[in-house]
Order: sequence, then C-alpha cells, then structure tokens
Amino acid sequence: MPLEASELILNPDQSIYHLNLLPEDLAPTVILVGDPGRVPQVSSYFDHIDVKKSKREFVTHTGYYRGKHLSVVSTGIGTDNIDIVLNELDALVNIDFKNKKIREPLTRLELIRVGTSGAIQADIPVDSMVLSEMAIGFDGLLHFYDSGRVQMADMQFAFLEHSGWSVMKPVPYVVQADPELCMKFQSDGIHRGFTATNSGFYAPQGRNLRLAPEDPHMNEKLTSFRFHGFRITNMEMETAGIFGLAALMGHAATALNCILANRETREFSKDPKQAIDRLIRYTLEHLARES
Ligand code: R1P
Repeated sequence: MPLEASELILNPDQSIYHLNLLPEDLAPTVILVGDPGRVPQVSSYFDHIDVKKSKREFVTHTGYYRGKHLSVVSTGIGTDNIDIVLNELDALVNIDFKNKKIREPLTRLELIRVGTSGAIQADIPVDSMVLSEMAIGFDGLLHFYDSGRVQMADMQFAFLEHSGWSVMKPVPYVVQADPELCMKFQSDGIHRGFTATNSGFYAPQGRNLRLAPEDPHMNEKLTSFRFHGFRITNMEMETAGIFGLAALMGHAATALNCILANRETREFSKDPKQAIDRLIRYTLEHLARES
C-alpha cells in the first residue's frame, strides 16, 4: 500500500517536509550536529559543497572531504527533533517518493553525531572528546516505537534499581552505537563513553537556577552507577534517540561529543569554539582515512 499524503509529507518540489531535501541531496554518510551554525563550520573543511538547503533549524550542506561524500545536517536541540531528522533521513533513502512505497533492498546510512556535552566523571576534563558506544535515554522517545529488540533490559533494570527512578518520569532506555562505526573513531586521544540523554538542559540535567529538580541527587546517581564495568560518562540531549532509532531502522550510528562542562569539577571550557573545531577536524580526519 502506498503511504498517504498525511503520513509521508512532501513539499511542492517533492522534497521531504522538514529537512527540505530531495533524495539526491543526501550523501550516504551524514554528520549530525545540534547547532545550525556548526554546519558551515564543518563544511568549511570540505573540498567543495554541492548542496546547501535549509528549513527551520534543519540546515544541510552536502559535499566532499578528501574524496569522501558527506552531508552535514543540523538537528536543533533534543530528541523530539531527532525523531523528525532520523525518520526523514530514512525516508530519503528507503522510501520511493514517486510511488510512495518502501524501497527494496534497504539502504544503510552512516550517522555520526558531532555534538557538545557535559561530563559527569571528574576524570573526563573540559575540552576532551568522548566517543559514545552506548547511551541511556531519559527522554522517552524510543517507547513510542516497537523497540524492545534494541533495548538492553538488564542494564535498564540495574539503573532503575540504583537510581530509585520516579514513576512520574519516562522509563530510561539503554541502546548501543554501531560497534564497527565506533571503531573508526577510536584512538588514545578520545574517551570511550556511555552517554546519558535527557529531555532538557536545566532540571533534567540536575541544574537548579530557581526551580528545584525532582531528584536533587540524580547526577550523583549517574556518576556512581556501574554495570559490568560500564559507567556513564557524559550527558547531553540527542545521542540515545539517534542510537535507538538508527538501530530500529538498520542504520549505523555513533556519537562524538566534546566536553564543554564538567559537572563534577564545576568547570566550563574557556574556548568552546576551539574545542568544537578540534572535534570536527578529528571526525573528518577519521572519516577520510577509509576513503
Ligand atoms: C544544549 O546546549 C545543546 O548542546 C548539546 C546538547 O545535546 C543540546 O543539544 O549538543 P549540541 O551542541 O550538538 O546542540
């Protein structure tokens, strides 16, 4: 059955609704950044840029870096946006926009988040880089999908018990990055990570400006959680949603975050732009090695 116009929404030029992209605008490897301003920062390193398109917070540049065909797409903030971006990227490669049917065979994208984050372990300093191999999502997005097969239930139950998680908050879900894609970015210069993703920046990440968090000890519980040698390293707002949806859709995903804040030592980067630029160059250099 073809997908109805209310389900697969296309613009008058047949581009996908929010991303404003045609299938031919997208490269098979996609760098996902939160900040739309980070898109030109990434593509400034490209040999040439073939596509520049945008709508709302979703900016896309597609081009080549040392022979590697790449797109860089901004997601904006949060896993609510990740739901839109992942579904529309998947539609661009796996749904035929003419007959509105799913393509066979399916295409597997490489999705690499290049983001910023706060460390919750004292030994992961500001300006360092973290490669996420697993993520725990507190945002609830994945529970709207039939997602049991990609969730790590044993880790989830251990975390629920450790944290005394309130039933008023979404149940945490634990998901994995693609191990092969992660291997491309491993080096002695990057911390291997387990990233917590939450639905907000203030109370959801344990911040208290004027409104008290429901659990004032949440960050301490994240810092002290251990399961089979794993510990949670950092906290941000997109990675778990990307890993969960990518795994369900059959895409390979990983995330590289630079640490701008350390929530344990209470430090913040003195030069965030430089720290992000270093992470961008690290990501591009490791991607180009295989091309
Ligand atoms: C919050 O300031 C934003 O920064 C982090 C968080 O995940 C959130 O999106 O990532 P980005 O810098 O990639 O947006």
